[in-house]
Amino acid sequence: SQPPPPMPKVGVAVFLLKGNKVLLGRRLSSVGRNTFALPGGHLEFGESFEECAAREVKEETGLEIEKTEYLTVTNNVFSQEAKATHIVCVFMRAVPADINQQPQNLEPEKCDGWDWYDWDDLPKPLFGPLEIMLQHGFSPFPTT
Ligand code: 8DG
Ligand code: MG
Ligand code: MG
Repeated sequence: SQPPPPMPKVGVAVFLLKGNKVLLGRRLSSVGRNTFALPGGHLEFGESFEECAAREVKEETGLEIEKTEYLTVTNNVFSQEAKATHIVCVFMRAVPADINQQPQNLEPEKCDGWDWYDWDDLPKPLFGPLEIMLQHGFSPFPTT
């Protein structure tokens, strides 16, 4: 019998906001290697977007989050990768529960380390899906 065809997966990525800064880390995973991306990961069976956001941020950075809100969704086909990947990515925003808690690099095989970056002075290169959103003028900050 043949192997099952590849399927799209659901990703959840989190704009963790602190003042006008966002938390980014340089990816070491194969998809988007060496680009700066948000914390996040794959939705598990039965999870809400908020639960997935909190779990992935905790697993990857040790940070607890609150005020978690849905922002938008994008369809991301990574056809150039060695293993073609298709992720429907749900973008959330949140704030750290404790603004004094420092992010830890808890998955050093997947990320070079986390840091806060000024929204007006983001590091390059950004992860493809993020770069495209910014080119379209997307902002994760609440409008007051
Ligand atoms: P897991 O095993 O912990 O569930 O997954 P992960 O290893 O943490 O997954 P990930 O690659 O960090 O995130 C899942 C997918 O979400 C990723 O392959 C593509 C999509 N995605 C985007 N934009 C972003 C982003 O800015 N950050 C993250 N982490 N994922 C993103 O489209
Ligand atoms: Mg993860
Ligand atoms: Mg991840």
